[in-house]
Amino acid sequence: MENYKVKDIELAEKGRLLIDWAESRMPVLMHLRKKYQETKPLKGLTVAGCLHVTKETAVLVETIVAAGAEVAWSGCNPLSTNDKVAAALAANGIPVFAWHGMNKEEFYWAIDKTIEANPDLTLDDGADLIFQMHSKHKEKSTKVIGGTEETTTGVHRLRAMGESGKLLYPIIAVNDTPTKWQFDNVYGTGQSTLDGILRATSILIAGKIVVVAGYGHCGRGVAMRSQGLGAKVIVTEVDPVQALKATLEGHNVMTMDQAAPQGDIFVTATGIKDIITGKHFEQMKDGAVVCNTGHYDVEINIGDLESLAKSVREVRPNNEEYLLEGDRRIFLLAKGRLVNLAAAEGHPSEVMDMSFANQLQALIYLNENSSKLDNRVHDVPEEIDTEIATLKLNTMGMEIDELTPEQITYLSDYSAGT
Ligand code: 3DD
Repeated sequence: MENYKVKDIELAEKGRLLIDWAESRMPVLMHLRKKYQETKPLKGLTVAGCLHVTKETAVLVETIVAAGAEVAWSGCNPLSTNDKVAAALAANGIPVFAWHGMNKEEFYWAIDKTIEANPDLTLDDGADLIFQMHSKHKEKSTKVIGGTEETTTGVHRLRAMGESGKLLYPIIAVNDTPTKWQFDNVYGTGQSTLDGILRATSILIAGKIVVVAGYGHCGRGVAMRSQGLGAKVIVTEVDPVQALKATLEGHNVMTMDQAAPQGDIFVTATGIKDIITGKHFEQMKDGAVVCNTGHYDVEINIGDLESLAKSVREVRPNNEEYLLEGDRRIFLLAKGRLVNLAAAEGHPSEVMDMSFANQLQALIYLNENSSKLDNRVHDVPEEIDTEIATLKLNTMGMEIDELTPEQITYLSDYSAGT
């Protein structure tokens, strides 16, 4: 009986080529794989993972296996699984339950299949696995020594659970460590979101007005890369400090009500629901493109768009034309789900290299320290973050200066004035 469910196992060969490509651009993770395949720090443990099945994730999965663990894997979004990669993992004996276009029932069935593996560690992106464990399989959580969380939205949910005393095991917030968010969230999301928009539309970005909702790390990256491709960027925000930052970084700032009639392309990156609603669609120009790059599909109110539409048709892959009164057309990308993973391949391998090195080190840290950690959200230890940054620099052939003993003394000598 095969212990996997993928779209088509015959796609494995093509998937292996994609994984080889990612391996060649993830030198930190491959360095750690070489180290840990000898020492096997995760030997005897089972890791259940719920994270987008991409070529980069496959490198992480096969590194976790090389470090000695058994794994069972599901995707963390119904539209983000790369079926070729899933087939390659299955063909390599990895229990993977993921295919592109899962419905809600299949999505949670897949997560339950990974919980059936009786994990010692959980690895999450958006906290759906941890939440399923805590709500439907509490009895299985007694064996779990700890978990990790990849994304901003997931960490928010889990910090709230921790503060309310509901967490059944300690969680490491991988998202919050600098070598993850400084690069993955900013440069990864910036590039991969534009990648998704371009693959789904093939439109010119230069000269267009791109409205970015949310100027957190992700929105800032999207605004930066849109500007780099020649767009005029409008930023909408609720946080005055972030809005001020957007202004000083060269973007126009206004409300979504003011931006709706102006924008050519709209990107939501807030983690909050109902950012773009019916009243905004009613104001939009003919041909406006609307998409989301946040983890969940709650930021664009699709129900409002459907109720305003006379008809809907798919005009390109991941691109649906909604025809409104007055024959105005609005193009929704990837059904409002994260456009970078649903319409493209997610962040480039080079940034996922650091995100996933943090994931791997966090799993090993949990295995060695979980008995000392209480059931709340913990940060990645600083020394892990520093080691990953140093390894990354080394793989890029770069060296940096070191403080001399005198400089270290100077830094702590408060009496040394001008
Ligand atoms: N994410 C973005 N690109 C990804 C990729 N190529 N593989 C796996 C996951 C990928 C999303 C998450 O890593 C994380 O950045 C987030 O915060 O959601």
